[in-house]
Formats: sequence, structure tokens, C-alpha cells
Amino acid sequence: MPTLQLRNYIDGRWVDSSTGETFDNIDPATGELIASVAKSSTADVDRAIEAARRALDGWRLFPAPKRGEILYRAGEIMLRRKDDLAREMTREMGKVLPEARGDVQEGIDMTYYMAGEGRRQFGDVVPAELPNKWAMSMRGPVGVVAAITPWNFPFAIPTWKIMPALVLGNAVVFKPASYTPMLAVRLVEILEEAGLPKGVLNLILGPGGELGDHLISHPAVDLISFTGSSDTGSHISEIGGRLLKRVSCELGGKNAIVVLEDADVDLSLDGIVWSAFGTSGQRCTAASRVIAQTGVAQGLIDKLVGRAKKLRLGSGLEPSTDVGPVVSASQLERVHAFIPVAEKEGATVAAGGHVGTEGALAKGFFHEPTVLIDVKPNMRVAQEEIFGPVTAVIEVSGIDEAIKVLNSTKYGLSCSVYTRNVNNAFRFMRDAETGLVYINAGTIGAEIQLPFGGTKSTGNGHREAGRAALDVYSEWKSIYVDYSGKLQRAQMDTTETAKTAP
Ligand code: UN1
Repeated sequence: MPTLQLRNYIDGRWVDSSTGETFDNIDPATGELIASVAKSSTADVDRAIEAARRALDGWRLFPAPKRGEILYRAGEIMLRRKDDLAREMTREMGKVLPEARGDVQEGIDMTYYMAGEGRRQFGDVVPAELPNKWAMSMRGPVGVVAAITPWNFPFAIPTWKIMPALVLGNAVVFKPASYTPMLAVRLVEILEEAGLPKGVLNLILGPGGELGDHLISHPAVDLISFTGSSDTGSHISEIGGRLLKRVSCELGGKNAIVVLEDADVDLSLDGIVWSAFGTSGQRCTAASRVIAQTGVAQGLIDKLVGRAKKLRLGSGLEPSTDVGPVVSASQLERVHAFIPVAEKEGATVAAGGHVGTEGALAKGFFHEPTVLIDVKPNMRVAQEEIFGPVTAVIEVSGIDEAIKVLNSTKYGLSCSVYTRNVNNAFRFMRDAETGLVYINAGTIGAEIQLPFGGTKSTGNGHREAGRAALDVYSEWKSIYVDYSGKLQRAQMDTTETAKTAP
């Protein structure tokens, strides 16, 4: 069978890289070649941006409800193709099939939600301080959006950026992670089929680095929306900041599940196993810390170790698999390098800790679900994002210490507390310095109708999803209409006009 070719999409056409160069797309469970992918040059990036710029005016003037209808049609196509998309996702980046279906579903949810915004995009009409004067605000597009997306949610996260951008009348240049070009191509195909006019959405494939820098520093790009590591986010913000572009970053996390002595410990175990080892720990919301109160710590550790050891590694396409591979050989190396770091600092590996090498596992990039104990809050494994199936258990004396430890990292994305005490739950909701807080549930699984994002080094103050996403992808315009037929001076004529008002 000839190798699948994945191409760029520029100005409504599927095209090879201008240099003809390609790179390989690899199945992380087997090491097999899935596709040959266009490796774009900076000239391709220029073409994509120019096409977006040309399409912008027509799209801005296309009625928003009609833009929403295209999104709605895209959502219908996604729903019909859900299983095929999920299967391709599992092959491309490894997550187990039910989770891949969840990723596609999250994309469908976001697409429908933003389709509805075609008929909303509310502004305000407010009273003016002068007579015979009208005051209102409305949203308009920002311009050309560079959407730079990660491989861990290769379908959902692109929809978080592309759908609000499109429904608000922006044109987009989409640069997905180089590990997941296939799902990016599928998403663009769906929008093309749904009737998106040419040039409104353009796809550029290839590794970041030079390509990414060229994209974000191009004068015709107005907004950069990025999800990925804090280091790259800071690099992008530096360039974008210097050029006064709008930059929205969704970055790392070091999320924790707190288990207090008044918790349902067995329930917390389900949440911990799901949040720490689901998606092989490769979610920015993954629970890579467990903060346990002394009275329940040992029992919790014993059960958690038992559960972690029972999880089956394997291809995400096999129904018997609990935990799939990590995305690449280099990611496997990065994750595994944390084990000696933890041991050197005095932590103990209580479960897992090895790279999977038995049988078929040797061909892919597998890491055993790992539980670290004897962890102190300042150790590297308790502070740094690992992005793999590794979680660190920290013991604390009570809720005060738990909240202090929870907030002691540079990140602030997600957290949870297990407690049956309503007072503790409310204190936790108030004092947790994270963008997402869960009570009696794990740290993963945010729904698209609420804001998604975090504090501190997790981002730069923006939120994706929900109504909040509209603020990233639109400019407010405040409009005053004076129909008095004379010069009226705001802030100065108020008393006078009050006296003379009809
Ligand atoms: C991510 O890992 O970057 O809340 C996104 C969750 C998912 C999204 C995760 N809905 O875990």
C-alpha cells in the first residue's frame, strides 16, 4: 500500500511543501510509519498568511449566523466520522480508543457551542449620559489568527481555537504539532466539506522552531493562540509582546488531588488512577501530585500502588489496554529521566518506574504507570511538569498544609479535593490558586462550556472555551451615535444638559 501523504492546505488547495521535503508520521505503539508529511518552509508560511489576509474581508462581512451554520455542518460531519477519527487518533498519538472518542466528542461539543455563537456574540446597549445619544458595544474580528496546537488533544484543542476564531470572523493559519498532522488534516477536510470559503483556514505542517518563529513574527498575523510548554509559551510571548500582537497561551500544569481524612478514600482512588494515568499522564490537567492527609496516606498509597501495578500497557486499539504509549521516543526518554532524579532527591518508587520492554511493548514508547512516595513538596518531581504516567504522593498534616503545598508550584491549572466536609470544600474552592477546581472528582475532564485555563506560569491571563474564549478572538468596538444635531461634550455638558433636558 502506498504511504499516505499529508499535505498543507493553502488558499483552498491541498499542496506539497514548496521544497518538496517531507517527514515521517510514526505510530507510537508500534514504531510503524503511518504517513509521509509535508515539511513546510517559511515560503509556505508566507503563502498561508497571505491567503488568510486576502480571505479576511470577505469572511468578516459574511453574516455571523451563516458562519455559524458552516460550523454546525462541520459538527454533523464530525459526529458521523467520530469512530474513524478516533481510530486514526489512537494510531497517530497512542491514547486508548475510548479516550480518543472523548477527544473527538470534545471537538464536536466545541464546534456546536461556537456554531450557536453565530447567532449570539452579544454586545451591550447602555444609556448615554447626554440626551439624544446612543451608546453600544459590539464584537469584531481581530484579524489573522495563528493557531499553534499540541499533540495530546489533536482534535479537541484545535477546535478550541479555530471554532471561536472562525465564528467571530477571523481568518486562521493552523500549525498543529508535528506528531499529529493526520488529525489536523482531517479537521481541515471537515471544515472544507462543510463549506468554508477558500483562504479562511490554512494548514501548515512541519516541526515548530524556525517555522513557528516565522509564523508568529509575521506582520500580517494579529493574534497568536498557543497551547504547549511554558518554555515555548514564554518564547512566543516575548516575540509577540515585542511586536504588540495579542498572545493567548495555555501552558503547563502540576495539578494535585488532595485527599483529606474525611474523604471517601476509595472514590478518591478512582479519581487518582484516572487523572494520573489516563492519556498516559499526557494532559496538562493530569494529576501528577497526590497530597494526602496523614491519617489516610498509608492506606491510600497501598491501594494506589496495587491499582497502578494492575494497569495493562499496550496498543490503544486493544480493548484490554488501560494505558497506551507516550507519544514519542524523546518524550519517553524525558519522562523516564525523572525516575533517577526522584530517587536521588530521596523519593521511593513504589510502583512502576520502568520503560515497557516486554514483547510487543519493545517496539513502541511505553512507560509503566509510576507511583513515587516519600516525596517532599520542594523536590523536582513535585514541582516540574512530567507529562507522563507518573504521580508523586506527598503527605500533609491537614487542610492548611494541603492548600499551602497545593499552591507551592509555579503552575495553576487544575486541582481537586476529596472531602465530605462542606466547610473544607468551600475553603478549598476559595483558596486554591488554579483556574480549574474539582470537588470529589479528579483533575481532568473539563467541559467546553466553562472557561479553561490557569493562573501563574500556566498561562498569560486568557481563557479558552466557554464564553470567555470570545474575548480572545474578538476586538470590542464601542459606538456612540449622537442624534441631537448639535455638539454635545461628554463629561463637560452633563449638568447643563440636565437643566435643559426636555
Ligand atoms: C489538555 O490536556 O491540554 O480537562 C486539555 C481535560 C480535557 C482537556 C485537556 N477536557 O482534561
